[in-house]
Parts: sequence; structure tokens; C-alpha cells
Amino acid sequence: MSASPATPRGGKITDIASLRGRFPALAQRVHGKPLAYLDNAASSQCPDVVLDAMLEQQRLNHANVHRGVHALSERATEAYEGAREKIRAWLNAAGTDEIVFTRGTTESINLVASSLGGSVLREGDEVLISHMEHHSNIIPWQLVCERTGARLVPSPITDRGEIDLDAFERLLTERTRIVAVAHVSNALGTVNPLRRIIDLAHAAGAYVLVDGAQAMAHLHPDVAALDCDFYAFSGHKMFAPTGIGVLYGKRALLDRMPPYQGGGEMILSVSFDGTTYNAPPYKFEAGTPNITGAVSLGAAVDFLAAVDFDALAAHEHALLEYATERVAALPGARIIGTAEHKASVLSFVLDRVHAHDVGTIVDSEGVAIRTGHHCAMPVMERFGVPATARASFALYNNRDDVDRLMVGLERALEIFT
Ligand code: C6P
Repeated sequence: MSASPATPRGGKITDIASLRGRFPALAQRVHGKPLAYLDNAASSQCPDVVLDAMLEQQRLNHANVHRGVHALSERATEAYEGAREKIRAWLNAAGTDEIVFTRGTTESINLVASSLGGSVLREGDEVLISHMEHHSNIIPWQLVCERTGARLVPSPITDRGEIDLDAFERLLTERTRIVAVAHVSNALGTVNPLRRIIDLAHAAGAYVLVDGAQAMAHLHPDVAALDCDFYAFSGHKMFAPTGIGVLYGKRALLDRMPPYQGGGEMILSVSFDGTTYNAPPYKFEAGTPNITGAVSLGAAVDFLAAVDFDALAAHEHALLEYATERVAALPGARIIGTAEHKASVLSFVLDRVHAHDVGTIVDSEGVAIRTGHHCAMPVMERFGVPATARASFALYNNRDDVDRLMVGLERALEIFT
């Protein structure tokens, strides 16, 4: 089941279209129609190798990690730490001690906001984010700003949905202690110029957190080359299950940061007089972790590592262009997010049909998209819309999925005309 017929000898998979067959969920019918799954920015489907890894972990190796001396616990520990190493290698992090397992992007950002933010921010300091951030990269900073007296500063975006770099530079001052930006916007699809942002932020003496939730299934971030201080992401948007994610953090910073939660695993010794903490990453992994999730995420990284990312980018880019052209040609259509560099996401409104009706009608055609504010209300406000319909692509999507979306959209227009 897990052997790939599309792997050229000795090389990476370049025939991206062939990967669709590896995703069992895509073979089902929904409302009597073949499924066209275009809600990948919310959660992507799992390939056979990830499903196999999940099942094997639960069937044979289900035990707690780092605790038992028995065989199952040792196997679980090996699989869990093996996954950490796979993720380290994929991100090009310096060590596995820089890879913290979390529940997902949201928890990773809350960890940094609470632990780093809580210890370095003072009254008058600023946290600089962008106007295109997901709520998960806004609210944790608002919470810590309320606690510390620091100020949250949103940097404006242009009409195309790109960070206005001149404004960003102006807002970056000696008061800026932390910069937090998305690698890819979930509501607009914009790919942000991270290197430039990180260089500017570091030159101003600020730490940088990157919200990589929307990047991992499309780009291959190299944290050493980016030189970001933190990089956060979720497994369920990169072909792994829900409930597992990662915080990459530079070791020197993780060392200095206080624990985020207390409990088992994160200590060296405990007495009623006080506790000494374990070293990173364990200092930040209180309690029994999501072992099966981590192992499955490791399998998802193996899956991605076999794929040629240039071919993947070309495939997804062609699909996004095709879908953008077709949707833009519909009467009353407006594309929200027209950045020069985009990945995966096509957000749009139809002036005659509310986004929620669009979503319901295309669902009846077996087409899954997301509608609403996409947990990015400031983006909706910036573009003067209450909600958008959003088709988001993954490597397994094809033109047929887009054609099926168009059938649904034309039907919605018929009903509302
Ligand atoms: N965006 C979407 O449909 P969690 O929920 O922790 O896995 O990811 C949060 C998150 C953070 N940043 C970005 C850029 C995101 O896109 C998301 C999740 C989903 O767009 C669910 S709202």
C-alpha cells in the first residue's frame, strides 16, 4: 500500500498528479458525487503511509514515552524521538532540542507569547504583527500585552494583500521586542518575504516568530537559512492528524525561557521547596504527549521528503492560476488577495451570493470549501467583506476538482439570479 509507483529511481517524485491515489479519503463520494476536497488550508487529508504509521503505533507500540523500561515503552520512545529527528532534519534545525511537540500552531504561539513574551515584555514595549494574521497570531499577543503593559502594533497590508514593507520598517523601532508574522496567509494566500522581514526585525533587536501553519504543505522552510527565532506549525495542515504540532525555537532562547505549563516530564527534580526543570525540549512538554500524533507527523515528513518541491510548486501554482482565472470570470466575482507571490489559497466573494450559501451549494455538489472569516477578522475588515468563500489546494488536487467547483459556483449563481 505504501510503495509509491511514482518514485523515479533514485530521485524524488516529480509526477505530482500520481500522488492523489495515496489518499484514501479522496476516493469517497459525498452527497452521491465524487469528493472534490478544496479545504486544505483548514485541514489536509492523510496519505496511506501516515494512516499506516498511526495504526501501527496504536496497535503495537501503544505505551508511554521516557518512562518505562519495558519493550513497548522503549519502542514508543524510539518512534517519538525518531519523529523529532525527522522534523529537525526537514527544518534544518541545529538539534532535536530545538523541536518542541505541541498540540498545533495555536499552542506553539501561545507558548512563545506566554513564556518569552511574559518574561521580556515591559510597559511601553511593542509586539509588531501584520494586518493579515490569523487570530492565533493575534490573541496570544493581546493577552500577554494586557499582562505586561506592552502594545500590540499591526503593520498595514496593501490592496493586493501584501505586507507594506515601508510601513513595516517605519513601525519597527527600538520599542519593538517581538515580531510575529505568517509565512503564508490563510485568508489571502500571500507568501510573505520572510528573509527581509527577519533581517529587518533582527537589525532592530527584535525576536521573530513565524506562523508557518499554511506553509508546511507547500514550501520547505529552512529555519537555519531563514534565521527565524521561532517557527510554529500544525500537523493536520501537512497530511498528518489533528492534535499535533511543532514549535521550532533556537536553543539559546528556549534555554532562557521559563516553562509554559507544569507537570510530568518537564522536571529534573521536584520537592515542596521547589522544582528544577528539564532541558529543552522537555521543559516545554509537560504531561504525556500526543505520541501517535508525533509519529504520524514524522511519517508525513517522510512522505513530503520523497516529493520534488519544485514539481509540487509548479503543480499547485498552475492549479491556482487556472482556478483564479475561472472564478474571476464569473459575474460579480471579486478575488480577495492578489499578491504577486501566493500559495494554495483562492479567497473570493460573489456579489449576488453570500459566502455561506456558496459553501452550502457547492457542498451539495460534493465540493468541500471553507466559507466565513477564516479566523482572520481583521483581513475581512481590511477588504470590506464579512466573509469569503475559500478554495485551498494541496498537492493531490487537479483541474477536475476546479471544474467541479465551477459547476457548484455556476449553480449558486443560477439559484440566486
Ligand atoms: N487556519 C483555516 O481554515 P491550529 O488551529 O492551531 O492548527 O492552526 C491555527 C492557525 C494559525 N495560523 C494560520 C495562518 C492558520 O491558517 C491557522 C489555522 C485554519 O484557515 C483554521 S481557522
